[in-house]
Amino acid sequence: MTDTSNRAIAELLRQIGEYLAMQQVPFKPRAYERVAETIGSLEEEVAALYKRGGAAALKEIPGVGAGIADKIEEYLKTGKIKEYEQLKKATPVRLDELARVEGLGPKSVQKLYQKLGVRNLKELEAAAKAGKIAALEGFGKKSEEKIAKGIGFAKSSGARSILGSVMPRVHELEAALADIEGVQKVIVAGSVRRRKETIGDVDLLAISSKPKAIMDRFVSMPGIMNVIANGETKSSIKIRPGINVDLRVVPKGSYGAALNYFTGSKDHNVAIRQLAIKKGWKLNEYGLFEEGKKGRREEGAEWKKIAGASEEEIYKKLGMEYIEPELRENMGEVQAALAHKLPKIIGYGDLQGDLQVQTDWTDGSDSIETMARAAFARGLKYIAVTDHTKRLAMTHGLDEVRIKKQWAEIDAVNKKLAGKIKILKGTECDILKDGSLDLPDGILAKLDVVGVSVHSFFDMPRAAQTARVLRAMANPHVDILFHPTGRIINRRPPIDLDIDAVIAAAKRTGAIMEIDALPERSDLRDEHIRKCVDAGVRMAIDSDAHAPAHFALLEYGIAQARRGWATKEDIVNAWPVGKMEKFLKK
Ligand code: DGT
Ligand code: CA
Ligand code: CA
Ligand code: ZN
Repeated sequence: MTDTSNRAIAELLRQIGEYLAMQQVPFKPRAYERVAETIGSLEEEVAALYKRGGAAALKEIPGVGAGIADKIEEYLKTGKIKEYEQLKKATPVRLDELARVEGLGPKSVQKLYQKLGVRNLKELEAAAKAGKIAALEGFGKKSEEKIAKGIGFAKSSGARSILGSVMPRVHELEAALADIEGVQKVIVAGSVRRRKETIGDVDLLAISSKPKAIMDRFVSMPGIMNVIANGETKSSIKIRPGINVDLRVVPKGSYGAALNYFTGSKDHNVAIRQLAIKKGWKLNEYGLFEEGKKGRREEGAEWKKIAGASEEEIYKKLGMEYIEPELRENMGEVQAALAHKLPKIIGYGDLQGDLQVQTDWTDGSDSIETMARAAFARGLKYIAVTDHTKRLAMTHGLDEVRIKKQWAEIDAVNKKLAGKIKILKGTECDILKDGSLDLPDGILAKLDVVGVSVHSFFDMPRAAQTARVLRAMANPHVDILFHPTGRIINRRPPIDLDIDAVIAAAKRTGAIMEIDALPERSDLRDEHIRKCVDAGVRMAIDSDAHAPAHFALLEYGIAQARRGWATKEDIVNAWPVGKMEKFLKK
């Protein structure tokens, strides 16, 4: 059966782009790559778009022209793209594996295949070990070492899926199951409910009086790869390579207990079960039980259920505050809840602005006005336009001349949208190798929001890398450190940064640390956020939007902030624009 999820379509297009790049076809590869990115983060399912509006609707996706629309249509209709099959035949390499190796571009993949016959990760590793890559013209010892390092990372990652890439499919499954007759409720549990940045599998829970009906429907859902188990109250399916979905059906009276149990984390469960045991009770996926009257011997009659229908009543009975799923990692939340001292973490509707937005001035797909309107439609009251700077030539980064021109456009759009949304003048200024910045101070001084970030020399050793970032932060015009560690989950490891030193510097200089909401970045991580909260360092949750649909991704940044125990007070763009601006100026 064809997997028509956005993720599957995006992956195919990305691979076509990579194959074309291998053949040194100009321009097209980048077009495919960008469309793949857009589709990967589109809220609406491409298949649904197509069903509704045909090829014309496909062309409305940013970056999709007639050529790519044809390919998508062909895939949705036939389950195949002929060109893709041909390209794959010409160079039969495992792109999904090899593309994960840092520093290995399509051209290198092509060369390694032609000269050494390397088709997959295993063969690449063997070639590197045998020193065959160093001997190749255009590679050398250093690139062989780099590739070897990249192989190590690729092997250790990729087993877990990025939350944001799975979530749209999860919502679909939830909706489809909720529609079935007799189903009272469907909710996702496990690491997805805790909004972990990566997930091992998806755990769904349903309350139903007719478990058989829901199980039958579940295992025959369209677009699934195969059925792993099909039982009375528990079934498992595979929705794509490496991702299984478990569904359990529970009765209404145990719903809270089951939800609590299957939400986890395991360590959190163990901790609260200990609390129950201390009180002489027992807690499991069926409920919270108290020992009944002595002397009652029959099986099952000795324990009396005292809570189980809702999570709230379980926590309450245990003498603690309700604990939000994002906090359930046994990282101190149990003790805090017992002491009634849990923080009031930021809510999903709490953002007022977005301080990192790219436009078609550089590598964004849309104009300042379109992006501003999209942000407004999402309920935001302000955005900062932060296009890249000139060192990032491939994005057509801004120099002093062009950024001044951009200000005129921002002024004009601000006039047009007055009373709706405010657009701040910003930059995502490149941090150069020595920690100096890619725009002169005179320009930085005139900007409302100066974001800085590392986009090169990812491999510098820890001391040098940290010094580089600290030097950038010491510039008095710098407001925010964007995606501080530069990692891309499953694709690029973080730069080697002394995060404690960076947080201390932020404390000293008043710099804001960003939580980049792009699911594959999720940068800062939850544990870093917790450190910032403890240090009193402020953060911003930004979408890093390159297209209007990307504002929806803010949700993942909020999730990450919640996992790091951040409150509204910790997040500057949860503040009204006036208060936020005052903080920037300090
Ligand atoms: P994942 O799938 O690796 O991202 O992580 P989870 O947390 O979703 O783990 P999973 O799918 O293995 O199990 C779902 C939940 O079920 C887990 O969060 C807690 C609960 N659970 C699973 N195994 C155990 C166990 O051995 N003991 C306890 N107390 N709870 C468990
Ligand atoms: Ca799971
Ligand atoms: Ca599971
Ligand atoms: Zn960036």
